[in-house]
Amino acid sequence: MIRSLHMENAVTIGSDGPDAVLAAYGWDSEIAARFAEVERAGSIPGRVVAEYRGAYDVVIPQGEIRAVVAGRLRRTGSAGERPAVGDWVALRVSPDQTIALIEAIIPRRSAFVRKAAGENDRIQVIAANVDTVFIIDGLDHPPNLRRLERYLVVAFESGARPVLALSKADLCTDAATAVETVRSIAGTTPVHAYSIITGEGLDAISRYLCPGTTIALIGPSGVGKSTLVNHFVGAPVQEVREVRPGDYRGRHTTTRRELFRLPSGALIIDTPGLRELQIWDGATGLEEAFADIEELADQCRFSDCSHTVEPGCAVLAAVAAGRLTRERLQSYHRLRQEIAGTPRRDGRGFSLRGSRPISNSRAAPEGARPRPGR
Ligand SMILES: Nc1nc2c(ncn2[C@@H]2O[C@H](COP(=O)(O)OP(=O)(O)OP(=O)(O)O)[C@@H](O)[C@H]2O)c(=O)[nH]1
Ligand SMILES: [Mg+2]
Ligand SMILES: [Zn+2]
Repeated sequence: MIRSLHMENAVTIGSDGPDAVLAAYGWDSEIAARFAEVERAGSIPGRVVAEYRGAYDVVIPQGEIRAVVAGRLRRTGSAGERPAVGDWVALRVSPDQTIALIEAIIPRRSAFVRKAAGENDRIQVIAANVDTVFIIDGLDHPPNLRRLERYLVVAFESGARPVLALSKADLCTDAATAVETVRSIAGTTPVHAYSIITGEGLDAISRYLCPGTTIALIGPSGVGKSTLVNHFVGAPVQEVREVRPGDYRGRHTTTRRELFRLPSGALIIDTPGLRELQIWDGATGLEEAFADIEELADQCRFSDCSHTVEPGCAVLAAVAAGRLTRERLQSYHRLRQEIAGTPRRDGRGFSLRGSRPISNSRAAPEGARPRPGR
């Protein structure tokens, strides 16, 4: 059955028309062109807004409908080819509206993916068609730079633009210093501290919430992702729970990925807190997240320098001179090794994400590109 959209979606089909519904969820001419490529007679476009075990809620021009994956897609597709929240899909709805089948996924613009926890060699798409990834961490404990570096690699690899958002500034005696510490590993990625309690920093965060833009909130449990969703929706649409006393860990309150439309017209995806973020694929993400090291590497004497023992290594020289921390270089080596051990296994020709939209492309500066033959 087609349900009418929630109140907070603030789109009324009667007055705005069906096209306005998809537009309110980010539909644009590029997605329309991609839909035309996968469209079959009688199929309609929609956006996945919630994922359940084996079923999805999809926003279509007439409202919202519970859908399942068509047998053909289920049989042939790898996990990366199953729908994820944020996906645009082609659906077929039975005339009595009791059955809705997802027949195809419209090729993604971006996808935040990880290696599925506890399972061998399985990809998990956490959010699709994301413009901006908010990597959230709490200032109720000292920032974990190594974890943030890992998140940045995956965020860059996704094709979306990362933003580091540090919650709970009210619980930190010196938020400014914490922000500076995080900036030391952030490169050109913006870093913001904010507090839901005092309201500080929320203006800077809300500047990202442009109409039609999709933002995904990613981070460990208990950092305040759902709290931020509720704040911007202006209603308690998501359950939130206190962190455990003592170790600041969350209680894994959010259990499914879900997309909400904000009064500002932005789309926000809340996700369950991650216990671990294992990299699925990350060579490009590594280059972007460690652009400082890549840039130094261009000055190394040997073009295939491993930055471990070689004479004339500009990276090791920067460590010796105190311009690069040993911890950051170790982190780079560790992540690079991990990525080398996880070659892309999605060899089915399905594009996990298509080419990046022009507005999102952050071509590395000339000097940051590895020399040919590296
Ligand atoms: N002091 C303070 N507490 C906050 C802030 N933001 C969130 N919290 C609290 O942090 C706790 C966890 O918040 P949630 O929004 O449930 O965290 P989450 O990231 O959604 O956690 P999971 O759903 O488990 O992944 C709650 O008690 C919130 O009230 C903040 O800016 N300052
Ligand atoms: Mg939550
Ligand atoms: Zn070197």
